[in-house]
Amino acid sequence: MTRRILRIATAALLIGTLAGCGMSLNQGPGAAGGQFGGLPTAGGQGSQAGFQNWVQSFRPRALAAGISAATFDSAMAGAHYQPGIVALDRKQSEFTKPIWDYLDGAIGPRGATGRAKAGQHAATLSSIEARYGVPREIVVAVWGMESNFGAGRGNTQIVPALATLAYDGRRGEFFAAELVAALRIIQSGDVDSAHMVGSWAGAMGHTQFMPSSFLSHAVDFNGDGRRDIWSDDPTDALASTASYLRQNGWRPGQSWGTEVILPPGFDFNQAGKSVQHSGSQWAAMGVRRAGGGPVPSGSILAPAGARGPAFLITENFRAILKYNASDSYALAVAYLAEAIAGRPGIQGDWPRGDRTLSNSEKAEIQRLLMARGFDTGGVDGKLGSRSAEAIRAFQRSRGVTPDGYADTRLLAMLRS
Ligand SMILES: [Ca+2]
Repeated sequence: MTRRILRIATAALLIGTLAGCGMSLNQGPGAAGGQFGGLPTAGGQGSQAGFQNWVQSFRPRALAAGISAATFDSAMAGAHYQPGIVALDRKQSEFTKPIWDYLDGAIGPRGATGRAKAGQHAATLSSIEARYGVPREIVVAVWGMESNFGAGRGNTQIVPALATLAYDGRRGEFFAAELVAALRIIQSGDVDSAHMVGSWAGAMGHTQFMPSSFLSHAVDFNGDGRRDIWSDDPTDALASTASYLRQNGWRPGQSWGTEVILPPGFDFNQAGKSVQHSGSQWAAMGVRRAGGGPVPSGSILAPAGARGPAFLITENFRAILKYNASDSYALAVAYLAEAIAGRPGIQGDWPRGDRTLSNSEKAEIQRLLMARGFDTGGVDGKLGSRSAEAIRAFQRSRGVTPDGYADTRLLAMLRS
């Protein structure tokens, strides 16, 4: 949940891997903007002695950023290097789940739990809706996705974890900035360092805020004088989530979007987040709302290409993407919310028979596209929006449906 997550050139399905290893997707690389870029990192060769040296070299920079010596020294006292966290940060999975498996796992029984939680916290959620204009089912769905409604908030000490990742992670600058943000939170008195716990990569509390997001968006909604996203009471965390979404473009009274039925022969050049039309324009193109009713304005999302379901996404879907820049994640929030509200799930069929491409096959697709002059923005095995655009351009050049979807057929076409 950083406000900078759009910088992640993440594959839509990367979340499937990360969710499986307890890491929220809300960590973007390079977000520190170079402020702490002068510090050497250990590059995976860290040691306790190297860590302590790093802490001492980092101290003047933290103090220059407004952290008091007392706050720094007390929060860092006893902090030690944690090679296990570095190992988690470097873990790469060769396969990611297909979106249908990811959605099945993400939504599943959480719909019923979410309904119960929405009932249990009905009064709080009504106040949050009134204040921020974000529907309760969306707020509860984010809660369910991020910590399984508070059950999985994480108990890793955040300061030593962030210091370890700043010293020896793949994205040292990003974590150095988050470490300063964490120290700023401690200095503000919202929490002390012993109680600042969360997931190993720095996401904290019921809705897994990174420290920088906490500073920008957390609110003291229950009025006890502290912004507390860590305790059993989720009130502040839920309100902070609504605050985050509202500040990132949530429009009260609008939906996230809807599933749509595309007409036969639909022009897939019109699909993708870069193309937006009004509801009446979509209707004129033959796009219908699944289940009937007016089509909203927005963009068409077809995560599994022409053979899978399609969605019309609005500005509010984009606000969820600011929470986590994965289409799969945002669809999971949307449909968990639908389940919590008692509305139908996805009606179209996914191409469940498709074999999952490995990350090296995805990298090969990117390499072959680049070799043919279609710019994927790099070769990292993660098919994000840039790669999807390159795939569309390649498909157009071959006269096949330009749905931007990578499957074994696309790979075969590129290899030939
Ligand atoms: Ca509070």
